[in-house]
Amino acid sequence: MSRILYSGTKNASSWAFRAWLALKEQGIEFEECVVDIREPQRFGNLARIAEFSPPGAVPVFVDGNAIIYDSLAIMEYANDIGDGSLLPKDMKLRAQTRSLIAWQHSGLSNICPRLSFESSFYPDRRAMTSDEVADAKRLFDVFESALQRNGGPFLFGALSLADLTLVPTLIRIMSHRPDSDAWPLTQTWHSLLLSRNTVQEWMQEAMSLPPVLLDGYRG
Ligand SMILES: N[C@@H](CCC(=O)N[C@@H](CS)C(=O)NCC(=O)O)C(=O)O
Repeated sequence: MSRILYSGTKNASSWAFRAWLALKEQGIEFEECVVDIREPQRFGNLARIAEFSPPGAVPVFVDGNAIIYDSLAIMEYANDIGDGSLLPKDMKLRAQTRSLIAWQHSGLSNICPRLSFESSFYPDRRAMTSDEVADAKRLFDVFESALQRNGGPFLFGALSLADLTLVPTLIRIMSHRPDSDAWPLTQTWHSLLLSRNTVQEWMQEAMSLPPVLLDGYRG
């Protein structure tokens, strides 16, 4: 059976990271084809993706004759063809998990575009602005109360797609060294996620790459 994930440059593609994580966490075997999404080669490379996947973006997962695009669809598919453990069985908990995933998928907050995933790997990261600090606090409050309510160690008890989809966001925020002492459960959850073999594997490769410098980072 041929399964291929068209992924992206590891220190630039947070969406590919999410899909890749869900597939790996479900133990699904696949060939990985890393698409270089750095400019200027980005445009030609994504045009080739558009020849078989309408959005012309990564990630795309090809499973035999099925083309599955968009990280969220790939994450859900990974859960479907895996053991299904990445979404809670309880319907209310499942819906709450999906709410958080949907929130991340539809933007989450202004913090993601301002603190790009690429910037997590810059050797000299700037301080967070007061708006970014306020956004991070709002998110930490959400994480802390989910961890408290559901008893941890992950947001909804067992590891779920919600934890995985938030990994790149946590990396963006935490790499900018916010004061997170008031959210101890969130700190522990962050460390737990970062210590997973899957996350380590992606991050080690991401950290070995030359930083992808984007305009506007320093305002
Ligand atoms: N909603 C999509 C977003 C994918 C996305 O924006 N991917 C970036 C790389 S991380 C890309 O390929 N962008 C090219 C484009 O959108 O033209 C998903 O979740 O997969």
